[in-house]
Amino acid sequence: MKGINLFSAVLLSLLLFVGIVSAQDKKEMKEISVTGEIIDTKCYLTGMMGGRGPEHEDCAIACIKGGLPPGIVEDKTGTVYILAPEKGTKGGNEALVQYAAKIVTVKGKVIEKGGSKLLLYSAITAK
Ligand SMILES: [Cu+2]
Repeated sequence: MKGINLFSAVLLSLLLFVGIVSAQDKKEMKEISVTGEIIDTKCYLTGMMGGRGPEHEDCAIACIKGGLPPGIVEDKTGTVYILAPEKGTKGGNEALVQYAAKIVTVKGKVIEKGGSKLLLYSAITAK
């Protein structure tokens, strides 16, 4: 009887653990919508050439074309999301160049790890 109880306890813990892990997975892939400026993360974080805004547009275009990691700075919060196309979404830096230094709304799934935020976008709308 004691053996069965121990087995049940282990099984229950395991099920609980699996439940928690899958719940976290779902939380990490939350669908969100972010409105803000498309930046190149290098210039934004280093403040190079002003780092953002209309006066940085030419630089942002060159940087994103050149392959530097693009991102979006959320208007409301100042939060920076690194941008990457969701599987099945046409994109990459080439698709983002036209939005460099522009205010847009990006829809996609956010993944957070160790303080970094990645937004896997499926749609971008210019404001
Ligand atoms: Cu730049």
